[in-house]
Amino acid sequence: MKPTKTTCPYCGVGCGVLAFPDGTIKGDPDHPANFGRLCSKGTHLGETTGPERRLLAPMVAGNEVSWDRATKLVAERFSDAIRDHGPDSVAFYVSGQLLTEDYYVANKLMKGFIGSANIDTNSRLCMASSVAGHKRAFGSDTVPGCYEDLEQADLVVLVGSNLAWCHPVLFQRLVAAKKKRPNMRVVNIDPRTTATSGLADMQLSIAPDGDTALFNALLVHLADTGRVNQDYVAAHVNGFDDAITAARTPGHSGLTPQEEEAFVRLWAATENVVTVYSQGVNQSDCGTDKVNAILNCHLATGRIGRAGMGPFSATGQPNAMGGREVGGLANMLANHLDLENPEHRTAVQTAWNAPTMAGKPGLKAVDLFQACAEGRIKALWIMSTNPAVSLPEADRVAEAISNVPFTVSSDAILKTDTNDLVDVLLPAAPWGEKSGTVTNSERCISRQRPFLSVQGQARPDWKIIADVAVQMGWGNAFSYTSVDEVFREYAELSKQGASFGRALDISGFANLTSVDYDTLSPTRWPVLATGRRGGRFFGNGGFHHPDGKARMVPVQAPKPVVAPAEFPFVLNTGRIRDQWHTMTRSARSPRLNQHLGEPFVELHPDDARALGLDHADLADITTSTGQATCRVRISVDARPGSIFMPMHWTLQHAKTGRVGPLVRATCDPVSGQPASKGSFAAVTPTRVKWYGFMASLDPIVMQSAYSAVKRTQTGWSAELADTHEQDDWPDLFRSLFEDQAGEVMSLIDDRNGSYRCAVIENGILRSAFFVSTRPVDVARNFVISKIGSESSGYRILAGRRPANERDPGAIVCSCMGVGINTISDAIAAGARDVEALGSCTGAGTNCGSCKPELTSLISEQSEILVAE
Ligand SMILES: Nc1nc2c(c(=O)[nH]1)N[C@H]1C(S)=C(S)[C@@H](COP(=O)(O)OP(=O)(O)OC[C@H]3O[C@@H](n4cnc5c(=O)[nH]c(N)nc54)[C@H](O)[C@@H]3O)O[C@H]1N2
Ligand SMILES: Nc1nc2c(c(=O)[nH]1)N[C@H]1C(S)=C(S)[C@@H](COP(=O)(O)OP(=O)(O)OC[C@H]3O[C@@H](n4cnc5c(=O)[nH]c(N)nc54)[C@H](O)[C@@H]3O)O[C@H]1N2
Ligand code: SF4
Ligand SMILES: [Mo]
Repeated sequence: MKPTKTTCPYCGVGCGVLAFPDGTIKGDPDHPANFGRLCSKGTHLGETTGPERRLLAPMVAGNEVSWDRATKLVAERFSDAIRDHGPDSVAFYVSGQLLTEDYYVANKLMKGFIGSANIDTNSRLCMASSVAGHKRAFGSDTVPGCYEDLEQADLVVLVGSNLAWCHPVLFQRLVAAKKKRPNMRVVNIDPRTTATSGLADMQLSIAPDGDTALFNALLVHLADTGRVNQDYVAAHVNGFDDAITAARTPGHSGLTPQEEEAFVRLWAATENVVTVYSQGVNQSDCGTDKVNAILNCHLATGRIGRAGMGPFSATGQPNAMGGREVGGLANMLANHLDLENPEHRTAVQTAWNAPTMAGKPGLKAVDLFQACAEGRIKALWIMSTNPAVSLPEADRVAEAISNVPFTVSSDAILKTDTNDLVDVLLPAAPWGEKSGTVTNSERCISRQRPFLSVQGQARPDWKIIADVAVQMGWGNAFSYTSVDEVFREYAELSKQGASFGRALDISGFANLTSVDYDTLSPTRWPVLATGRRGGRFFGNGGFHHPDGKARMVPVQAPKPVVAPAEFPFVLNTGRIRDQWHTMTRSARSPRLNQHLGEPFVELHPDDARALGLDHADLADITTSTGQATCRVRISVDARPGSIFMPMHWTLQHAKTGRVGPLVRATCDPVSGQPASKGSFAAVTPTRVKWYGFMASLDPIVMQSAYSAVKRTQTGWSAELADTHEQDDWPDLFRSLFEDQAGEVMSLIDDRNGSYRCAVIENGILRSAFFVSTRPVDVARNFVISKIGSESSGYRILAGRRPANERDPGAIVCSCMGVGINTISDAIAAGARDVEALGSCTGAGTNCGSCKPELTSLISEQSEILVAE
C-alpha cells in the first residue's frame, strides 16, 4: 500500500501527511515541519473524509441544478450587478483554507477583471494585525524566521498563543528541544493559564491587552541598560528615539513589578530569543500596536533574521500565509505588491493582461458585511469560510447576508450556518480530493495531493471560480486546464514583485512542468531563478521600505481595560485542542468529539462562587450584542474577572452555544482586525428546570431550549436542558427523533423528578435517555459505548458500569480513549511522569497532543498526594 504524500488541512504548522488508500493517516517523516509527528486533529483525519453531510451537487434555492446552470447564474447575476451598480457593488469573502491557486484565481478575477478590491478574507480576523505590523516595521509582510529558530533559541517567549493546543506539533518540537537543552527557558504570556503554561518556566498572567505595556517596559529596559545593538540600529533601523519616547509613557500590564522585572531581565540578557505570537496579540483593538511593540524590541537589539532569534507570528490556517502571498486581503495586491502603488498596479495589470485594475483598497471583512447590511452589496460570493459564525456580531452578519440580493457559497459541507442563508451552493472538492499548494508559518510551500476520488459533482475551487470568470467573458485569462498552470502563472508573476525588491520571489518555480509540480517537495521561499532557496530575512538589514531600513514604530500602551458595571467580565474567546473552527470537519470525527464535547464558559472559582454557579451548571452569557447559554467549567486557570468561551459551536451542533453573536465588532484602527478577545459580558445562572443526557443510534433532533449534539463512535449523543417544566417525558422523548422504532423501557422517580428510558429493538439498544432536576450524573462513555449492542436495558437505566468496572471518566487522550479516572488511578498508583502514565494506561503514546494535560494532571494530583 503506497501512501500519498500530502499536507494536513488544519493549522498553519503545515505538517506533512502520509495518506494510505485504506484511510490510515500517518505523519510524513520527511516533511520539514513535523518529521513524522502529527497532533490529535491530524491523526484522526481519516474519520473526516466520508460522504456524511457533504454538499455533492450545485444547488439553487435548495434544489439541485447542473453545473452549467449554476455557473451561468452566478456569472449573470454578478455581471448584472456590475453593469447596474458598478464593480464595487459585488464582493468575495474568501478564506485562508483555500489553496494558493484557488486564492490566486479569486484575487485575479476580482482585482484585475471585475476591477474592485472588494475581496477580503477570514485572515482579516486572524493575521491582519501581524500583516500590518510587519508592513509598518519591515515595509513588507515578510516573516523573517523559521521553526528551527524555536529549537535553537535559549529563550522562547509565547505571547497570546496557546501553542500546545493550536500549533501542537510545533509545540512538541519545542518540548523536545527543551528536553535536549534543559537550560532553554520558556515564558508564556497569557491572561489564562493554558495547556501551554505547563512547559513555561515563567507564566505571566497578563491583564487583557497588557502586552504593549510589557514590551514597552522591555524596550525602555533595553535602552536604559545598554542592551541596544547600536551598530544594527545605526545601519538598518529608523525611528529609534520616537519609539523609546513613546515606550516611556506609563502603561498597565497587570503584572507585579517583580514579574515584569524578571521578564525584562531575562529577555535582555538572552541574545538568542524568539518571541512567538498569535491571536492574543492580533485579535485586539490595539493588535497592530502590540505587534510593533514586540518587533521594536527585536529591531532595537538586532535579534532578527539569525539562527535562534527573531519575532515569529504563528499563522493559524493551513494557507493563511499563501493567501497573504497572493494578495487575498482587500488592501493588498498579488505577490506582496501594494494596491496603492500605481507602478505596482500597472505591473500586475500588464502581467495579467487585465482590462482594468482596482485602484483603491476594498472593504475589509467587518465593513464588507456592514455594506451588505446597508444594501450596498448586490452580489456576494463566500468561499471556504463560515462568516455567520466566525465574524463578530454574528447575528447581524447573518442578517446582512440575508439582505444581499444574490448570495453564493462554495463549501464542501451541505449544512452550515452560512450555507443555510445563501441562494446558491457550489460543491467544492475538499482536502483529500483536491490538489494544489499551501504555505505554512515558516514560508514552506507544500503540496496538497488528492488520494480520494472526487465525491458527487464536487470541483476544485480554482476551477469553479475560473468557470464563472470564463462565463463572464474573460475566457482568455481564465481558461486554465490544470492547477499547475495556475501555479506557474503565480510563480511567473513573482518576478514582478522581485523587480520591486520584494522578498517573495518564487520565480525559480516559473518553469515547473506538471511532473515537477506533482513531485514538488516542501520548499521554503524564496525560490530564486538563480537557485537560492529558503533562509532567513533581515539579519543584515535589507528591509523593504524605500530606504532599505526598518522602522521602529512609536506605540503607546492602551488604558487598562475596565469592564462596565452591567457587563462586568472580559469575554475572551479562542480554541480547544480537538475542534477546528466551526467544526464542519473536526466534529465529523467521533474521537475528536470525546475531548470537550459541548460549548462551555470557563470562569474562576471566586467568580463562580459570587455568581452562585457550580461546576456543570448552565449559565447565560450576555453582551451588548448577543446571548448564549452554555455549560459552566470552573477553573483556577481562568483569570478572575475574565471568562473564556470556545469559538467553535454553531447552530448545527448546539442551539445556544455560539460565541460570535456575543463579540463586539470593534476593530483595530490600522489592520481592521476585530477584537475577538475583548468584549464585555454578564454571566447569570440559567434557571434550569430539568437537565437531560441522551445517546442514540439515530440522529437527535435539537428540541429542548438547551441542546448540544455530537457524533459518537456508536451514533449520536446530546446534552439537553430546559427552563420550562416538562410533564410528559415520553412525549418529549419521542420528539427527539424523526423516527425511532423499538420497545421503550422507562423508570420514573417522582421524588427527585428523574426519568430514565431506553429503547430496545430486536435486543439491540437504540437509545437511552436520562433526565434529572440537577446536571445528569451518569457514566456517559459507558452509555455511549453500549448503543447499538445487545442489551437488556436495565443495566443502562442504572447509568453506571457494573460495580467491578471503574468508569474511565471524561476522555483526555482521544487516540487511545483514556479517561481522567483511569489517569488519576495510575497517578495514585505511582505514575509520576508522562512516560510512566503512557506505559500503564496508553495515554499520550500515539500523537502526544494530550501530554500537556497529562503533565498538569500529574502536577495537580502529586501536590494533593504530597499534602495528604
Ligand atoms: N485545535 C485548534 N487549533 C487551531 C485552530 C482551531 O480552531 N483549533 N485554529 C487555527 C487558527 S486559524 C488560528 S488563528 C490559531 C490560533 O492560535 P492561538 O492564537 O494560540 O489560539 P487562541 O485560543 O485563539 O488564542 C490564544 C490565547 O490568547 C490569549 N489571550 C487573550 N487575550 C489576550 C491578551 O490580551 N494578551 C495575551 N498575551 N493573550 C491573550 C487567550 O487566553 C488564548 O489562550 O490556531 C490554529 N490552530
Ligand atoms: N470569537 C471568535 N471568533 C473568531 C476567532 C476567535 O478566536 N474568536 N478566530 C477567528 C479566526 S483566527 C479564524 S481563522 C476564523 C475561522 O472561521 P471560519 O473560516 O468561518 O471557519 P471554518 O469552520 O474554518 O470555515 C471553513 C468553511 O470552509 C468549508 N470548506 C472546507 N474545505 C473546503 C474547500 O476545500 N473548499 C471550500 N470552498 N470550502 C471548504 C468548511 O466546510 C467550512 O464551512 O474565525 C475567526 N473568528
Ligand atoms: S499541528 Fe496538527 S493540525 Fe497542525 S498541521 Fe500538524 S497535524 Fe495538522
Ligand atoms: Mo485563524
